[in-house]
Order: sequence, then structure tokens, then C-alpha cells
Amino acid sequence: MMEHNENTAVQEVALSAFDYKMENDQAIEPRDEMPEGYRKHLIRQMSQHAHSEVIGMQPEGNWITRAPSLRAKQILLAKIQDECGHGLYLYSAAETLGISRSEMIAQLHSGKAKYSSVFNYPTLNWADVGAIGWLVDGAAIVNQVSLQRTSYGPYSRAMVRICKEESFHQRQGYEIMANMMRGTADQREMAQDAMNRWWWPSLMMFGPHDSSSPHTGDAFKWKIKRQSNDELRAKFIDKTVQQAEVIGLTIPDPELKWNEEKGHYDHGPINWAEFQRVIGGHGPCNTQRIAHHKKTHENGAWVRAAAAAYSAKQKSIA
Ligand code: BYC
Repeated sequence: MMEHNENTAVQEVALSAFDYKMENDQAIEPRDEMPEGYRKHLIRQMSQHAHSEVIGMQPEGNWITRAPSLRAKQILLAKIQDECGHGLYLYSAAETLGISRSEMIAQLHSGKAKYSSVFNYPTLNWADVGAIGWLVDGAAIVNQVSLQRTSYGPYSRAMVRICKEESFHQRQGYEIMANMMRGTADQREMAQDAMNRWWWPSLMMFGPHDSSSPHTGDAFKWKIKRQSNDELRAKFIDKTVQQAEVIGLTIPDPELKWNEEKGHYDHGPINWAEFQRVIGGHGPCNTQRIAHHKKTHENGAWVRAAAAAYSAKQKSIA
């Protein structure tokens, strides 16, 4: 009984240290005591973020062998490798919260863990590779720049590094779109068509409106999110409208209008029924994305076995 009381007292002191750090904007580190809800919230978000980076390699990977020039191919390869690296930083950061990488992968395969809705749409042609880099990475940066100040140290530090690489990705996509807009009428039409298909899924990346986002309350309380889904979406729209204008692309939203009072663009309604369908597993490519991940994971079993055997051997020598 005595021991129990002492443990409880120690835990209370540790949790008030958590509150102190929160109030004073100090990073929470892996060895710090933290509320169970905080730990679970982060595991959910960070693992889904990691899965998004890795699944996000698939739509672009389809175009490595079909890139229109050696230069374009080299750049695309480097970008996709970066996405893989981002996934690895994020899995490692999430592991500091007490979940293993294999558990996270099992949750992805069983459908318990989500990944970004946007990667369930197909890449039909080269303009789509441009639209992904420009719009999808562009949306990701807006979200991730904000996450650089998230309260969990390892997540925040991973974001700093990821954002540096992500800004190159966004420029890679914009360059493809700008080049196509300087090309033939057919190329301009392809670029506009890709824009039309990727615009709305990119807006959905920021998640539901604040009024229907169940996790936002806790995320703000624990300083995991510093800006809300709608605030970040508005930021993305404002900067992208200008970039579209410069290269002559039209945003596929007849209701898009500058709102002087708010200092932001107003936009038309987002199709949330489509969003729910896609995150519920019924988007155009959900089945294909998970099947490919499972197959690749199984094919990689020998690599994991070899790494484990090598590590055991090193330990036995030491
Ligand atoms: N897709 O209460 P909410 C990249 C889910 S990849 C799927 O607002 P939260 C790249 C949400 O998880 C970058 N699901 O949640 C890679 C929750 O469901 P659960 C990916 C979504 O967490 C390769 C439910 O809806 N970035 O850069 O407060 C090539 C309610 O939502 C989505 C990140 O992952 C969605 N779009 O806010 C190119 C950023 N939206 O978990 C590029 C990290 C919402 O209860 N994540 N849901 O089953 C975040 O910042 C936040 O988790 C979100 C959602 C803003 C996404």
C-alpha cells in the first residue's frame, strides 16, 4: 500500500512536470512522463503521417520508368527516395513512444491506421506528377511547417528536416507544371486537367472542417497542432492561387473569391462524402495501394531477417 502511494505521488510530480513544460512551451521528450492520451494521440498521428510518406511513393513511383527526360527521371527518383526517408524518420520518432515499427505496419495492413486520403487517387499522366509535387507537397509543407513547433521533441525535429526537403519537392512539381504551360495546347490542357483532378483532394488533405474535427480539441490542448485544419487550408489556398495565376492555370472552383474582410479566399464546398468514402477504404486506389504495400513488405522479409541475424552476430562478438 505504502509503495502504491509513493508511486502515485511520483507519477503526480512527473505529470505536473509535463504540465509545466506545456505551459512554458518546452518540448516533451521520450523519457518524460506524459498522459496516456497524449502518447496515444501522437502515436496515431505520427504513424499515420509515416504511412502517408511511404504509401505516397506509389503514385509517383509509377512514373519513374516513364519520365520524359533523364533529368526529370533523376529528380523524381531523388524525390521519391526523400519520401521514403521521411517515413523512416517518422517511424523512428513514433517508436520513441513505445510502439514498434512492426505494430505500426500491422495497423496499416489491417486498416486500423489511416494514411493520407490523397494517395488513393491515380496518376494518369506526367502532368499528374507535376500536380502532386506542386499541390500535394505544397499542402504537406503548409501543414508540416506548422508542425515544426509541435510539442513532442522527436516529431518537431523530424519536421524541421522534412520541411527542408519538401520545399524542393514543391518546386519540382511547379517546374513541371510551368514547363507544360509553356508548351503546346495539348500540354496546357493536360496540366489544367491534372489541376482539376488534384485540387479538391489536396484541400481534403488538411482534414475535416474544424467544427467536425474530433481530435482538434486535444491537439490544441497538448500543443500538438498549432494551427487548425481550416487555418492551414486557407493558408495553402492563398499562396497557391497566386502561383496558379503566374503560370496561367485556373483553379477549378467557380466560388473562389477574395474576402477582403477575412484576408483570405473563400472557397466552394468540399465534397466531404467523397472524403469519407476515400478514408473509409473505398477510394479509386485504396485496395491497390495496400495490396502493393503488403506484397512489398512480404518480399522484404529476407532483408529484415538478414539485418536481425547480422545484429545478433555483432552482439555475440562484442
Ligand atoms: N486523410 O480530427 P481530425 C506527404 C482522419 S504525406 C486521411 O481532423 P487530426 C507526401 C484523421 O486521421 C504528408 N485521414 O484529425 C508524401 C481522423 O481519423 P482517426 C501527410 C484523414 O489528426 C509523398 C479523422 O479523419 N501529412 O507529404 O486532428 C508524396 C478526423 O480528423 C485526413 C500528415 O500526415 C486525410 N487527409 O487532423 C508527396 C500530417 N484528414 O485518426 C507528399 C500529420 C483527417 O481518428 N497529420 N483524417 O482514424 C496531421 O496534421 C493531422 O493528423 C491531420 C488531421 C491534419 C491530417
